[in-house]
Amino acid sequence: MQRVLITGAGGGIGRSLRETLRGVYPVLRLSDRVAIAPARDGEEVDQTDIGDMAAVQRMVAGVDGIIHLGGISGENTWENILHGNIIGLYNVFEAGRQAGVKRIVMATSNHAVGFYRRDQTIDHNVMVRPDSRYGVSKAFSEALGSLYSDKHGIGFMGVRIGNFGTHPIDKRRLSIWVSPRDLTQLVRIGLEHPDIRYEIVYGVSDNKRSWYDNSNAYRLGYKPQDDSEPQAAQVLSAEPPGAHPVAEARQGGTFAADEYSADRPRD
Ligand code: 15L
Repeated sequence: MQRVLITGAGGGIGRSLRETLRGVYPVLRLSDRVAIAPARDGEEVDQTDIGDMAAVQRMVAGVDGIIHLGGISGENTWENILHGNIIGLYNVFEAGRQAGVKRIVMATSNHAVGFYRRDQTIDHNVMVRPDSRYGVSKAFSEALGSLYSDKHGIGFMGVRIGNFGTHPIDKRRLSIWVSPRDLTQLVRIGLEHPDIRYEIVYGVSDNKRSWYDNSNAYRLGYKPQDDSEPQAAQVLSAEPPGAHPVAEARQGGTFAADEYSADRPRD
């Protein structure tokens, strides 16, 4: 990997990866829809709306690998999801194919499978079970990655990110937290592992309360260094009572409960 592009580089994960990947590859190209901090040594800075194909073609020119964080990062209107996470996503993959990109590491999400119950342990082979329009768009990204891997030979790793941050912020996040250094390790596996063709992994630390069987990540060499458990007592003592029963029962939490109108739950 000579030149690696990070889309959505101005967001929380993008800003963190900008630091943790600094100097790892000869050039990091950092792109966002909005203006971001100016380029330093070994960096190129770009401003692109991924809904604009001609701009995306310029954004990916000369790039070997893409870490795609761009688009909408939570539940939103269908129009915004369509623009950023369906049309924009397609533009990145198709322009990447045209430009000869070898690898795409995709920030998919726990919300692609967020309607699984919290008493279930799920692995990378479960059917998608999105909890929101946003989750559907992440399932779409995994399907698009499969197509571009099978048909065009692009190596794809979809990282179903849990909740990224320096520490877990509530009870649900104790099960899905990922630390900056653990996510950096996973992203590097996605870009650098010699055998990746199509892989789905969970972007979570080694959390004692995890809902995931992340054996596929471990098979690829992932050795997470962090666990939310030492923070559990403090997090639980600050947890407000009275969450929606659907939010409490489902892995996606409020993403599953918002707009919920089923008269009985699906198992
Ligand atoms: C996500 O996919 C979002 O991008 C992030 O903002 C959080 O909401 C996270 O999931 C989560 O589930 O906590």
